Amino acid sequence: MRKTSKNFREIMANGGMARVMAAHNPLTAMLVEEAGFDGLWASGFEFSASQGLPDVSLVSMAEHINNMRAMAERTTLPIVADIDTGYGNAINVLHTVQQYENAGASCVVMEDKTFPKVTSLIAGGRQELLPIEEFQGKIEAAVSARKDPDFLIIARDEALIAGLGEEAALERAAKYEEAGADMILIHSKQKTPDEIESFINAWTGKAPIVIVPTAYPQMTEERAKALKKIGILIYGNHAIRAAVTAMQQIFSRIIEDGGIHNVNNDIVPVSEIFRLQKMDEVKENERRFLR
Ligand code: SPV
Ligand code: MG
Repeated sequence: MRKTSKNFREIMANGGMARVMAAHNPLTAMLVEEAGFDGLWASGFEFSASQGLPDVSLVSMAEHINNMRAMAERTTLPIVADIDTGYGNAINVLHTVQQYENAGASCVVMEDKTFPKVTSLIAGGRQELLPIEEFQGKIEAAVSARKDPDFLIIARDEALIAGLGEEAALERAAKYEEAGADMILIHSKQKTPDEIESFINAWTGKAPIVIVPTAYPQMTEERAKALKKIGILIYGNHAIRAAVTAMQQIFSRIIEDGGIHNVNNDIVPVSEIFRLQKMDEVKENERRFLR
């Protein structure tokens, strides 16, 4: 049975912080679950990268949702779906949230940027934000579209990414909570946790905070928990970066070595892939059903 956002709500109710790892395909999602994370991040950045594309609103909702549905079919973890800007205005958001909930998401993260968006962590990125009232309408649309009252609507505040400063970020967060957001994702591309820590210490709202500490990796789980307001910590792109690291290293060694003889013991055996593919079930079913 698929776990839902109830798991996140329980973790938070007990004063805990859910740890959510990015995934970009079903096999990755299975490895996230086996490793022991609390949820899956259906990341737009990872999915775009897995298609060899930049994260600038190029992949369609249908492509992203089909991939997320395939991940949902192979795992039971609750899924935090990255819906970028919601694929349009508040009217589009009504449809988007229904689609993602039907496809197995437990939460959506929607950001307050204009469409088409530009990926947040790029240096010198063109970061344009929607007027606050317009994004409030999109949040209200998201809230009204969900069927399960436990489904979490996470509003993503990009004011720090856009260089507007803490006061603007706090104002937006408060307005998004007022519009019905269950949680606030505050993003930062500063190389140290100071900017985020200062925002979180100044946050007086009730909505728990979500962070994605990619740019400021010194933000350990212990340090994040000490702030007492973070409900979900998302590891935003460590699945695709781990995969790229491994493939680059192994591929270049095969070219240098002129064969696979040296790398063979440094990668998982084929039997490990069979295990993940559940070939034992296939064999069992052959015994039962093939005549
Ligand atoms: C993603 O993983 O798609 C995110 C996080 O939205 S970031 O790429 O840091 O904007
Ligand atoms: Mg994204």
